[in-house]
Amino acid sequence: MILITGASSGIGEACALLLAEKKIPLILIARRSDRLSLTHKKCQELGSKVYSFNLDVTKTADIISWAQKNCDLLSKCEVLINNAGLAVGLKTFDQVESHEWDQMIDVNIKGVMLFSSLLLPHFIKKDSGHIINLGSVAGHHVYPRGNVYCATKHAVHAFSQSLRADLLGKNIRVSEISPGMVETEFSEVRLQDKDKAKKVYQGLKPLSAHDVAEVIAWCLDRPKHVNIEEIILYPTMQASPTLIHRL
Ligand code: 8X3
Repeated sequence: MILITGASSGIGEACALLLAEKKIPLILIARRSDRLSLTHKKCQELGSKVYSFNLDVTKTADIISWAQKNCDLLSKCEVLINNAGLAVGLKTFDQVESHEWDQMIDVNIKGVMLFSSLLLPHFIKKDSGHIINLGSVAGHHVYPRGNVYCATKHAVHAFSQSLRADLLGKNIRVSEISPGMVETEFSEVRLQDKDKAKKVYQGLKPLSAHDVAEVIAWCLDRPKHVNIEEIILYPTMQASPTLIHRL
C-alpha cells in the first residue's frame, strides 16, 4: 500500500494513476475534495483498492488525530510519497508576505516532516519501507525571486539526506526526486495568472507529471537492497533553473 500526499493533481495524481494501473492499493491525501474524488474514481476504475482522505497537510493537529484513528490502515503502508508542495508568488524577498512564506514552509517542509514522522514508526516496526520526497532543482540552485521556495526545497534535500543517515541499519529507503520544469498547475499556483503560467512552458517541451511518476515508479521497483539517493531530471531543453533553450 502506498500513501501519496497532494494526490489530486499534478505529479501526485500521475503517481496515483500509474500505481493504480499496477493494482497497488493506495491511500490518497488531498485538500480539494472534488478533485480528490475524481482521482479516487479513476484509480478505482484502473483496478486499485483506494482509500482517500480529504486533509490539509498544514493542519498538524487534524493530521495527527487522523493518523491515530487510521493506525491499522497506516500500518499496512509500505511507501510514502511526500508529494504535496507549492510555490506561492515569484517576488523579490522584500515583497514576499509572511502568509506566503508560512504556506510554503508549512506544506513543503513541515508537511514532509509530519507525514514522515507518522509513517516511520510503522516502517521501523516492520523493518521495511520507502519514503519518496519530492525535491526540486530549486533544492540545488537558487534563482532571482525563488528565495523562500528555493529555501524550502534545499530543506527537503537536507532532510532527505539526514533521514537516510538516521535510518542507516534499518531496511528503510529514502529517495528524493528533483525535477526541473514540469507542466502542471505549479506555475498557475505560483503566478496566479493562467496566461503568465502558460508562457513559462512556451517554446520548449517541459517534463510532464507522468514523466516524473515513471521515475518514481522505477525507484520503487528497484530490489529492496537498492536505494536510489536522488534523481535530478530536466526537460532536454533545460540545463538549470535559469538556463532554458526556447525555440
Ligand atoms: C520547480 C522547478 O525551476 O521552477 O520545482 O524552481 S523551478
